[in-house]
Amino acid sequence: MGKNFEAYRHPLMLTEGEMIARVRAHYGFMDGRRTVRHFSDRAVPRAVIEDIIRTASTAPSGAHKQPWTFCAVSDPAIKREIRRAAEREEYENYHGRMSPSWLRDLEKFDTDWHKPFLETAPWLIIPFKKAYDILPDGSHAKNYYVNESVGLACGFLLSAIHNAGLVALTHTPSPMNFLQKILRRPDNERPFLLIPVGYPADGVQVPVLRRKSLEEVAVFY
Ligand code: IYR
Repeated sequence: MGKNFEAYRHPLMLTEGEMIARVRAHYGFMDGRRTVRHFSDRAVPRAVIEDIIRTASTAPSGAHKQPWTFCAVSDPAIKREIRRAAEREEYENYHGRMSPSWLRDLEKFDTDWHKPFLETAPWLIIPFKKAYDILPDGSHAKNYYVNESVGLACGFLLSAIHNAGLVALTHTPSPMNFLQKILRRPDNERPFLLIPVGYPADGVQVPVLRRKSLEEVAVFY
């Protein structure tokens, strides 16, 4: 190994029995995650959001470039501006830009162009992907597998949110360049998702969904 390597030990040392129990418990915990569209306005400490973002940023990335910026918004004026802009785009989506079959696929989720959660949730996390880095001298350095990397980081983010006892919505307003303008992000950053985070609203309901069985999602060779 080259001199840029160091010894690594996994933080866990498990017996096979412990492993079997642990993966089952973790599966059960993750299976209890649901996307929620109705949030309480109860505050969540900034320190919690900071550690959730730190966790997301531990995700693997192409050439370890970590090609992401996570914007976390709690300022009510900025949330209001984001809601207005998102609703403007989503109105067009629900009134002509989405195909009839897409609208039919969404019926069971009871979504429409109104996005009150963008103001109710105490935090909006907006992951941006960086197609390239801008170096201190102003030159550009390419990033690799940017969508894969940022997708992985968002998976880590959602899992950290669930681990905190909080809920999230992976919202996809489209197009969403308005986020780049409102948050004044540099030209190398593009918004990836818009994720409200907080406590669920009292008495919240979620659609009745069935997850695919192992047999439907896995093939063993
Ligand atoms: N972006 C719209 C529509 C939407 C699309 C999918 I795919 C969903 O799973 C849910 C909604 C919106 O956020 O309302």
